[in-house]
Amino acid sequence: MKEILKSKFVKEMCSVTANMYRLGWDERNGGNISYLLTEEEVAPYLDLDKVIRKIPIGFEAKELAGKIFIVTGTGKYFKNVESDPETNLGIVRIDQKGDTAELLWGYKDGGRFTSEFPAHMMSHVARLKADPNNRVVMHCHPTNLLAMNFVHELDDRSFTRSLWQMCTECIVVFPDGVGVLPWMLCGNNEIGEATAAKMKDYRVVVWGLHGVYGAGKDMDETFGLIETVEKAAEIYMLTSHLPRINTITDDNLVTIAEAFKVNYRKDFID
Ligand code: 2HA
Ligand code: ZN
Repeated sequence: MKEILKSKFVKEMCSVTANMYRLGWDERNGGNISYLLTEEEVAPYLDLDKVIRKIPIGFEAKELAGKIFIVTGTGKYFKNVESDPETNLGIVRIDQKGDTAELLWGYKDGGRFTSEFPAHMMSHVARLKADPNNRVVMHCHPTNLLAMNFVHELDDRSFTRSLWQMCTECIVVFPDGVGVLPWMLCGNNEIGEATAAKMKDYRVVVWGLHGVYGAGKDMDETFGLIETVEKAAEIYMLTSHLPRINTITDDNLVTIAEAFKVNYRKDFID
């Protein structure tokens, strides 16, 4: 067996959590990531017949039966993942019934996956239907995006428009826009279902007054998506209290979207 700490997927989890921590997006135990792995990727590092223990999921994720994920642990700090991946991360396989996770590696201190596992798994189901190449779901608390939640109406169309207007390339990075949920209690199936419903149309879902979910085909794409949304929110927070003299117009938005041939939300343009 090859040494799992040297695998691409463990190294990616370490570097992305460290980056997110240093950007201030994941204070304390804030944030969580799940990353869909293929059997071929994992097999050189783990005996797939060896289940360490079984962890109930609390809902049925039949569509994900047999699928393997590397997931951040509940109560664990992004700050600490890089120095101790085996305690702060776990690799789980969803069993055939879809209601139990088989632990294949990690959560060394007896821990378990993030409390937001329902939102993650339900989002994977929704995104895989929209894009079979989707592999990553990422949740965090980016500072400016969260600040913007307190001063901007929480509505898909107007929130997306404000973000698009803040950086020329936003409409190219997230032409599908962002979905916005109202404040909801986190860590349960209900917010998971609401997130997944938005994920049918959006790769970015804002959890009102809490944070954001992003989804993508790999770590870079997903991180870059949230990074771009957060950058736009930062410009918004730096300028929204000042008189606006210049603006990116709807005509400008259409011009760039067409030049880059992205399938943007036409109904979000005035
Ligand atoms: O796991 O961010 O939403 C910590 C959180 C919960
Ligand atoms: Zn959170």
